[in-house]
Amino acid sequence: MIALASLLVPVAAMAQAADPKPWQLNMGQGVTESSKHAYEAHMLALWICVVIGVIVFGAMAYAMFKFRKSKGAKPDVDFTHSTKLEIVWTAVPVLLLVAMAFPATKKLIAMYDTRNAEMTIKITGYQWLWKYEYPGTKPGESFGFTSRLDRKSDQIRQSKVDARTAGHAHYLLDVDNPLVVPVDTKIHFLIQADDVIHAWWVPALGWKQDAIPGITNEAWTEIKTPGIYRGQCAELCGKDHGFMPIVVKAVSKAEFAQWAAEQRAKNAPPAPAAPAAPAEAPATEAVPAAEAAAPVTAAAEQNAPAAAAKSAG
Ligand SMILES: [Cu+2]
Repeated sequence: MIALASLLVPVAAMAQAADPKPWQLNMGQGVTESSKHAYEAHMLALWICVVIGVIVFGAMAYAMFKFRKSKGAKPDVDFTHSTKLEIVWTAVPVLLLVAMAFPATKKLIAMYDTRNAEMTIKITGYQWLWKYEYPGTKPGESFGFTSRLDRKSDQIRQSKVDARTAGHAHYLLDVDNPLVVPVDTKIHFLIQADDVIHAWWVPALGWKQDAIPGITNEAWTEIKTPGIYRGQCAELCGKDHGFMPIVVKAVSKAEFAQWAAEQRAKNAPPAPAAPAAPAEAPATEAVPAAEAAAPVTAAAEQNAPAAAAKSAG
């Protein structure tokens, strides 16, 4: 019993942290409703298992000790079966499974309910990086970027240095551009892959979703606590499968709006060029050197075969 208690204390103490700790025994509670649901379902099943284990092993220990041969116990050689006992040990597990299935189904339905999301993010897996796109409703609102293993982790992994002594707190769990999201916002994710199957997994969010070429999977999250949450590709996707981590940075809504505005400005298309000269204009027409750029030349070239065909016909 003391051993059991000593096991449970660190479990309770460490369940709060989003990042796993060395020697952590239990799963984390995460930072979303879905992760809380997963944790509750897990704890319910765990405690049912503990009670069953204590009863079964307790009964065995008691029987072995109480009815031992040295105390003159005689085996019952006539006993074959007990209908009453069989009914009990069939009915009890059925009732337990039904009792567990009801809350679990409710949680699963909630986990897949992507309705009423406030924003959408498109995630695409590549060998071996992630692409994040924030689609907008108006032109110029959309933006996106790629997110790959940070340079320092990459240098350490390519060197002969022991990573444990290289002084990287998040070795192989850091990226150049994290996925930035606002807290207290229901975010709808569209997840797919460009080449092979990957899986997008951040344990603190409470789910894992396959990223499959040609199929768009859905998921959602609503992070309550600002912070940095780390994950990894969870589908063996090739030789660098272990080197495409995920970093989610959850910030306040105001901070997110500011960050998104900066990203939009960065992604904005260049200012529209001066109207190009009409394609049918004779090539001899004086076109300022700066305007006689690639697009005009390309258009002229495209028109050339058509013009040739016309003159031939
Ligand atoms: Cu992958």
